[in-house]
Amino acid sequence: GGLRGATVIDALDTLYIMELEEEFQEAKQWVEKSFDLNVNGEASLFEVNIRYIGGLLATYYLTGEEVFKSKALELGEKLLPAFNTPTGIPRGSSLFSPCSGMSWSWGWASAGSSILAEFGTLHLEFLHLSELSGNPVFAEKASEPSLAPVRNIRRVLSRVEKPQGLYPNFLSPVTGSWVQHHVSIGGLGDSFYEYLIKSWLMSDKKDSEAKKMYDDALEAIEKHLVKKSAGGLTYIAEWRGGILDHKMGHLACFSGGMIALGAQHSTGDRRQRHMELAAEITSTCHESYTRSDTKLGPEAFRFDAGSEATATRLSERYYILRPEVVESYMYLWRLTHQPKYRHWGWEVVQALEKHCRVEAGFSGIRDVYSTTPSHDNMQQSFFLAETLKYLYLLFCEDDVLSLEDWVFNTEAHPLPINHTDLRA
Ligand code: DMJ
Repeated sequence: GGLRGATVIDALDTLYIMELEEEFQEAKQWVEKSFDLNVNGEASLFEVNIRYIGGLLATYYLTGEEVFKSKALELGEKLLPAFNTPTGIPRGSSLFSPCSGMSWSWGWASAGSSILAEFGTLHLEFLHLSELSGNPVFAEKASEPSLAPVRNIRRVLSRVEKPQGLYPNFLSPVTGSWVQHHVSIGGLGDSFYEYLIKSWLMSDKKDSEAKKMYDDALEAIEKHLVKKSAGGLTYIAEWRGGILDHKMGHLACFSGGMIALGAQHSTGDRRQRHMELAAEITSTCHESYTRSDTKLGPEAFRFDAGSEATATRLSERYYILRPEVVESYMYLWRLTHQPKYRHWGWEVVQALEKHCRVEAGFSGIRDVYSTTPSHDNMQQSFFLAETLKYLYLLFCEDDVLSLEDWVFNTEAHPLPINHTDLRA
């Protein structure tokens, strides 16, 4: 996709975990010799570079090899100028130059707004950068907003008024108020919620602010967005200024796994209710796969005008090797050991082999409802980072990257839980 090294870096920890030693060494050499941080920094996507950091950090923790740590720290420092906005919140999908400290947004990023899933998906990585460098600049303790990025982001979010307890997807980096009231647990919002519960878990349950924000957000989602279709399928709708859009994006399917993970730490009725919700959402996402001709799910599916978990628009029929559904299968398997999750995962493996495998790798497909192949000629880097890793973990023993000891960042890069002290 024109981003040098995205696939190599995203694949590092997957290669390591799968014990593909030769390929891992080749990728490591590429990081040592050819990953040019200056080239990347000059015209970098903030969103992409933060993802590079997750892959490098995870590989450092898995292997103990210093090169991955030093590249992650170097990249982290290069990102800091992006926080020089009036609120300290980086602009949406910003391109920025570390030399001039200038940042600006892509046109599609809602005219200079910041995106919830972007500025809300930094916490895990920035905490590790601070721990590893001994420098609080990435995380907290510093007084200036631009010197305490993730602490400051929490502060802005806790002060801003939330419509019915929900978090809209676009925020002004200038005023710190919402730009438009579109709420979604899928694209643009998704990993913000994921990082709340995972920040709490990664802190060994000490970050109680994150847990409370997660609990409150989930309560608002349950109350306002969770719906049941006429055919009995549970889904999470989107919300536009108070009006529900009865659509669920493939991206929103990660929420089954997230809610199940969070439920483990609740008790009584609440735990049971959340486990049921997680299982129902995962089952709905499975339906979106089984109701297609390829047995792969569309980019978005709807529950209106007679449709039930199927795409109604031509533009929403594609599948780009996304991981969210198998991600939820992996969590639900590990947390319940119900064999259906492994069966469902195996259905995906077979469908990928049949419809997405091409001579040089795997490709997205343009229409999940057609068995005449129309490949998009693109292997997204998250296919190696997430889709294949989650499938692999689904069929591993539970102690391979145990959920007791690791949290997976939003790109499935495992980061250790701070049981006592990360450095120890
Ligand atoms: C991944 O890049 C990340 O999981 C992100 O948070 C949302 N989903 C894409 C892959 O679909």
